[in-house]
Amino acid sequence: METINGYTRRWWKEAVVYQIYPRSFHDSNGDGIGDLRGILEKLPHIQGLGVDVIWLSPHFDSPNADNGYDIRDYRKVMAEFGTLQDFDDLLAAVHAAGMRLIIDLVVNHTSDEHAWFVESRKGSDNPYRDYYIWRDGDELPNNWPSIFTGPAWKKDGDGWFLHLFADRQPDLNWDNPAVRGEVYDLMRFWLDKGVDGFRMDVIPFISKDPALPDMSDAALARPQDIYANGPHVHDYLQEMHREVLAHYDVMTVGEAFGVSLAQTPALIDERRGELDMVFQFDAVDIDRAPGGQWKPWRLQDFKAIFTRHDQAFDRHCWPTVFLSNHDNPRIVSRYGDDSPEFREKSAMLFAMLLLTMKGTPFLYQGDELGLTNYPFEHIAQFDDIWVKNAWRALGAKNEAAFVANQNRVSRDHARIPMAWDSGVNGGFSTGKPWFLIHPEARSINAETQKPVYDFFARMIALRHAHPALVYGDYSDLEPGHDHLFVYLRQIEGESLLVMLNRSSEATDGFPPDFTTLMLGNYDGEALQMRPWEARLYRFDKP
Ligand code: TEU
Ligand code: CA
Repeated sequence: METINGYTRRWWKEAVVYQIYPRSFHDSNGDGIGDLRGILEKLPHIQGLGVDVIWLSPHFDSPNADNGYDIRDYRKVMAEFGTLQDFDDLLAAVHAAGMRLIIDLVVNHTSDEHAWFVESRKGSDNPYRDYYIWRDGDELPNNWPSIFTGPAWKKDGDGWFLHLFADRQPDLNWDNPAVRGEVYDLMRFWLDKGVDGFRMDVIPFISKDPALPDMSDAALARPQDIYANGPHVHDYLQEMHREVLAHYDVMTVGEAFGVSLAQTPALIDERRGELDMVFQFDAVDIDRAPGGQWKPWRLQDFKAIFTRHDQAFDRHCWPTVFLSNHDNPRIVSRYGDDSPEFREKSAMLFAMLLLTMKGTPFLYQGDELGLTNYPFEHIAQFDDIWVKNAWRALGAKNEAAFVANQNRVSRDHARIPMAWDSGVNGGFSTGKPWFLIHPEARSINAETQKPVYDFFARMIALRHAHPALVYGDYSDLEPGHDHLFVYLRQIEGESLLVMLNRSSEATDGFPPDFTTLMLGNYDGEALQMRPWEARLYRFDKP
């Protein structure tokens, strides 16, 4: 196989991915809920960016206890989103536009309304009992917590079932070969339709220690580190690869929640036949203290994450780069500056970072418009089940402090509907939207944000045109600097330099001689790096 700079060339290494949260993307029929036809109508917006792959968050039949991450029927489309025919039409249109489509594989757990669970809970002699993880007794089987707060067990009839997320998301028993067979079948169902791969929800959680040992107090602060390290994760992923994935030209990206950097190569080393890539959480964990509290962070620590990643992976592993998704706040509000003065500049700066960093970049809907966090004021405004559980667990006390923290960390910021134009509901829906519309939707939307959108499109085109940005070596030139993030991407025959000023102050810093500016977010060059300035240079003589 062809290699570049020691890496095997693969289409998904060269791709830029755009994530859609269908519920909040575009509503085509006025019922207030985004849908598949809505995505089809907005395909030119996505195609215009030049992205290669669309990742669709769950589109399956679901009672929406966790907005589709609780699946009732893996072979049906959520009624509000449309029909299987709409899916086929969307897939065909995505392919016709020269893009690929990956879907969300949520198989650590199902909905409690999935037919398997409906059967399973009927009693210990039901043939589906062992599709889930049940324990008998009067007491909780162990001290495991749900990621969404509270115990990870729920009493049902004469047993307890395990749910690492909401109690309406029972965990499948992957130790049962029948369960694994069902998962492989449903994967083939979608692959045979032509989907181009999967994003795999909390995939490292699929294997549980059958002894179900209690966690130590230290482990309880980060239960994901235990859940992600069951005894058979690698066996099951290798089996999935052998049985299913190896037979298709597809990409996979696992959500590696709870997986340390040191553990990551075991999941993605291309010689092992497991996953192509994973989402490693270090960069989005940078502002999180235990318990989901926001904490301040320093640029030095942020930069160190990218260097550590680069050093942890050899030529057989391929990283991802992401700062946003449906579980995270908006990039400009979190890492940038969402004030009117610097919102656009900082959105562009992060576009340059994401698209010049080593690893496949994943963008989230609205990043290309520099969308900002929602200014929540009351607990009643939130939709996320996690927020509601956490609030209840706190005894529903001290709302102001709780909401202030959620304004920093909530997943709901990303789930506010997209803003398309300055019309009613920001052009998202002609009906009553299922969720809040951003107060600035009339001013910050796809019509008014052309400069940000165009900057993303230019950066994506540059990434496609310059192998150094994909396969090139990475080195951080200013790891200790408070404000500047300056790095090289180098490959035989080409050296590129990225200079980012992550601050609202002008900062000394000028590129070396014999460089040519390829793109910046200000007009021309100045002797200083201006607030939130981003520049990409090429060395004239590499
Ligand atoms: O996320 C796993 C998960 O627990 C994240 O919500 C994580 O805790 C968070 O990003 C930390 O900041 C996946 C899905 O992405 C999420 O939407 C689902 O709610 C969850 O699994 C359950 O399916
Ligand atoms: Ca709709």
